[in-house]
Amino acid sequence: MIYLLLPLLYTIQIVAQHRAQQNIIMDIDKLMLQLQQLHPGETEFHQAVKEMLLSIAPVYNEHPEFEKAKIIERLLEPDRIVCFRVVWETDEGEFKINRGWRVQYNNAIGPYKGGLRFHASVNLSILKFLAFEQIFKNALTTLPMGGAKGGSDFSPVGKSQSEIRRFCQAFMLELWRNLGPDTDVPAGDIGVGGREIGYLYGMYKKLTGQHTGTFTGKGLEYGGSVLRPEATGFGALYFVNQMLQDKDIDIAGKTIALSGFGNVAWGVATKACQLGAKVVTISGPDGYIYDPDGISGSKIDYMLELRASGNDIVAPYAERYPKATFFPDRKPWERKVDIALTCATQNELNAADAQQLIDNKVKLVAEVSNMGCTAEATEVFLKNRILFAPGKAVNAGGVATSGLEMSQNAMHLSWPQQEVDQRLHHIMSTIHQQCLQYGKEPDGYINYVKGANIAGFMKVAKAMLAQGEY
Ligand code: 2IT
Repeated sequence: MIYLLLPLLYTIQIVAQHRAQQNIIMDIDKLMLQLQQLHPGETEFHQAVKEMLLSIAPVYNEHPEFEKAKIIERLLEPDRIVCFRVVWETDEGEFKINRGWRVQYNNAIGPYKGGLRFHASVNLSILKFLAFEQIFKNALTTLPMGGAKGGSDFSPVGKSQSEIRRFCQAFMLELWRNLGPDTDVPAGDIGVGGREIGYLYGMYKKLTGQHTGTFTGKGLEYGGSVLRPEATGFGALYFVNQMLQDKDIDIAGKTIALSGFGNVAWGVATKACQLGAKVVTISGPDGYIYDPDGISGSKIDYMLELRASGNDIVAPYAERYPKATFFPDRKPWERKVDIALTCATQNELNAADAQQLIDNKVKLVAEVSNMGCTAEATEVFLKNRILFAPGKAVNAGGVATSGLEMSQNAMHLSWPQQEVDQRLHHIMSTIHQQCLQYGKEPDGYINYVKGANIAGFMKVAKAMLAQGEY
């Protein structure tokens, strides 16, 4: 009798197991509590993780194998963080002490990859959020790159060229042993441009005796890729253009408000002009410039001059171009424009700004800076069904072109501009496709936040699972 019952009992057990698996419900509150205990007070990091959890929960709940392997719990903790002291000397001979960090967050799909940020505001919360976002952004690019970020609380504002060089060399004296072309490949971010990469890479080369592709954003003369400086802005405009085309909207003639006046704003403004749009604002920590005639041609060159001055202010633009107005301590989001693009830093657009843009009938908002919008602002855009896309999709062209620089270095050759641009175009299209695939809501609205988060997460989670417990 018992033998007859065995298959039945076995079937019941399988069904029960299956039911249990189907009923996994990601406990976001519990995970967030755990995160807060592990990383207390790190608000930017908490914000980035929560956005991701909210997006992926429905998909995660359908994958018991992720839950069993504790993929989420693993992702709450970076693989490792290197923290070090940087001592350097001013032109007057005074010693200064700063802190340096490298957050090597996850290398499931490739070597650690991500920029270095030098800014007075840098702390571990900011670097962890940036490294966390980088994991999924890099996954979206289709290239084999893991996620990392690093930097220092060193402020380049008002520093001489020699001071910056000495700082970069001192920074590298500590960090070099953690890097390598197949281990960890840094690049630039806020406060780290071509000049700083040159000094950092030069010191790295001296210490290791190796000329390998361990940095990206290098000068064209020593292994850099064409288009890398422009790539973040160009890629962002390719992406924005696809979002518009998907809705049969022509970008030509549209007005654009952008923030910032650095490398990213430069690339965005240049490509926006090429596509026939009109950029009417730039901004700095001191306020914003409104130029009704549009910021193009030599005005874009002047913007770069302002950045290179090292003063971190935009006010002089209005003295140079009297038709433009400087609005001190205000943000560009108060202007009536068709398109708004954050190009400066995290959380630079809040819920009130979002509402103002919507009241002014904005057509599209995209983060070109990493996490440019607060969680509340993002929510306002999504609720109002505004065309809105997150930084990890929109600005991925920067790191994607870094990936192309790594490929060229590995092959010991350099591609012409057309080849790099074509590849960048293709990568941005692929990212857009992934967003459409995973981000479509039942009412037809494309939720790019959800789409980018799910697509990036699925790739990383599968890679982690495939490589076993580690
Ligand atoms: O946020 C970013 O993606 C970057 N700062 C670029 C990183 C890179 O490795 O090119």
